[in-house]
Amino acid sequence: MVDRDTTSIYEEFGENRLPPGQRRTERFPVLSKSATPSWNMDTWEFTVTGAVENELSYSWDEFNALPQETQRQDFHCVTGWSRFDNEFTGVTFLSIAERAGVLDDAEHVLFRALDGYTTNLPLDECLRDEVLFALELEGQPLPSEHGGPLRVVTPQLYAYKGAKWVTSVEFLSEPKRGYWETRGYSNTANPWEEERYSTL
Ligand SMILES: Nc1nc2c(c(=O)[nH]1)N[C@H]1C(S)=C(S)[C@@H](COP(=O)(O)O)O[C@H]1N2
Ligand SMILES: [Mo]
Repeated sequence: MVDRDTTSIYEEFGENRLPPGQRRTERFPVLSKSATPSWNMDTWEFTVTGAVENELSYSWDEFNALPQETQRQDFHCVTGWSRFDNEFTGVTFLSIAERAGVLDDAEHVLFRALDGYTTNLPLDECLRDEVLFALELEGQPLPSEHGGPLRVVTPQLYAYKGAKWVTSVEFLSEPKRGYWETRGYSNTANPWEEERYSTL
């Protein structure tokens, strides 16, 4: 059962569900900067730090006990493929932000992952309903190559804005660039504007 269908969010940005320069695929390619990291259920920890009232820390069991929803989402990779109608189940970014109590001077977010990957977003982009910490794909535990046990999904942006194997969220008053954002990819990453590469 899908709680929220987000596949019409493109109407806010462009005319077509398939962003310009993308081709649709039924496969789900894997794009990782390095090997799939291993993780241990007993020591896995998810932390929320920085400009918040309450810094948070969740064990694997605690994170799984948070309220979850299932969303139907499209997925757009900056290398040119899009996969429609993925069903991700997880915890909304918004609900984590509410639990942490984001302070007024927080305007940016940095995500960190088990493979050393980082990615940054403006806070208002993260607070959209469709930004999820996803635990499941199609009702099954998220496959490890796709970011299991936990990844971020950002269907309104190219998928490099969604950290696979995510374990930490830091709220910041000043922006910090992530892995691809310091290597020539766009800081803003809107697929309907074809924001693929950094112009600065
Ligand atoms: N931790 C981590 N997250 C990551 C990446 C990565 O290398 N490490 N690659 C990014 C890129 S470039 C893309 S397109 C998507 C790919 O997700 P997929 O492998 O599930 O298709 O994950 C993003 N998140
Ligand atoms: Mo990518």
